[in-house]
Amino acid sequence: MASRDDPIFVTRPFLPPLSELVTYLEEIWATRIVTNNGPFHERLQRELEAFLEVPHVSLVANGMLALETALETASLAGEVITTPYSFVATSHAVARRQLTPVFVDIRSKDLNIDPALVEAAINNRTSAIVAVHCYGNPCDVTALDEIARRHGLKLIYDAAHAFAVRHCGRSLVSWGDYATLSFHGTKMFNTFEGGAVITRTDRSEEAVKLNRNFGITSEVTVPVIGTNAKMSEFNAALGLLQLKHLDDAIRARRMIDERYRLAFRDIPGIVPLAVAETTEANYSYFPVLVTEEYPLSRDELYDSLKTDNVFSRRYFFPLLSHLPMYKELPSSNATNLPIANRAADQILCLPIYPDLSEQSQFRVIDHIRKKAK
Ligand code: T4K
Repeated sequence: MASRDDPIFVTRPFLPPLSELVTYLEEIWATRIVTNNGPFHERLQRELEAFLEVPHVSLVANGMLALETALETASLAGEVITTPYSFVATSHAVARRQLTPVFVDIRSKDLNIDPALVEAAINNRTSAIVAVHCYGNPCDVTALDEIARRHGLKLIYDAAHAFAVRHCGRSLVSWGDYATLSFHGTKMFNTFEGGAVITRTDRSEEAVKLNRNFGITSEVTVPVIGTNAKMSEFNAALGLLQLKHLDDAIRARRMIDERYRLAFRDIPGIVPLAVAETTEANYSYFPVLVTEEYPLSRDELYDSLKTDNVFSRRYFFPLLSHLPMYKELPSSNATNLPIANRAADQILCLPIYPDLSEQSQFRVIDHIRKKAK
């Protein structure tokens, strides 16, 4: 039973019953296959392909390497148009591939990259668009797809937040040339550390699998300079168990989401981000904008919650365009990114995870309500 003062974090990893994992560990101990495309790894890939309704899932060690591997496989050069409003992995993956990120602004309705501004930023050095389905809310996939095709650009979705999301009746990760997932402990589907690259063609799948395994094709053949981005049997076994419990976890998250939305209806200045009617959400985050109508600024509310042992997070502040390695880029100029700058100053992600008790959630809500008076 949670006590009145227990810390409440923005998230807690969902963990399946330990006894179920022990059964899988016994199998690993018996076979002594611990990594390199073992049986759990292969099974998880197949189950995810079926679950996500995509032709090719390649498991990798984490979401950052998923992005780096996708960018490597896409054979890019020059500039990549991307969002400044994301976790640092997005622009770091671009920069670590020796590509230049070009930031364009986001839309206020979903905080995702604005397709019209993407199109305006394209020049003869542009080779790809890296868009993020922020908080699992779908980008304008139709517009981005059309722009990418017309200009001959690769379209890569950082779908780290978008596991199990459906858009217009279709799996969200089925859009784009590549979509990448994170299975980090803080994600709604977690394998402690892990991730995946979703590809459209047999050829790109083969290239991802080559790149994640040092570029080795046989004991004596190494045609490309790959990396080690493989997922171990332990992580894959855990993933299989997480899939079994996913429906219950999403249901629990949805109840928490609904309770917050109801509670904040009558609190001016606490504005939950809307989810489009065409979206079947995964409820992985609960982002609110703390606007001028609320008596405290976002940072004051963030600090005030901490005094009550509630640890919300400012995802995503600071903007990527404010980080030392990107701030001198011409596209980082604040006048180029007004909506992203405002969102970064107002955003607060509130605790949401399947085990968050009603009592703990009301501690968060009551604190926010009291400060509103
Ligand atoms: N693209 C996007 C759009 C992403 O958001 C991310 C990751 C990536 C790519 C890269 O994917 P990975 O390479 O990570 O697979 C967290 C996560 O570390 C990161 O995965 C995530 N995005 C980002 C949005 O959030 P932090 O620095 O906020 O994590 P941390 O350790 O402060 O954890 C937050 C809270 O979660 C803690 O206060 C308590 C709880 N927690 C955390 C961990 C790690 C636990 O209860 N248990 C745990 O083991 O970055």
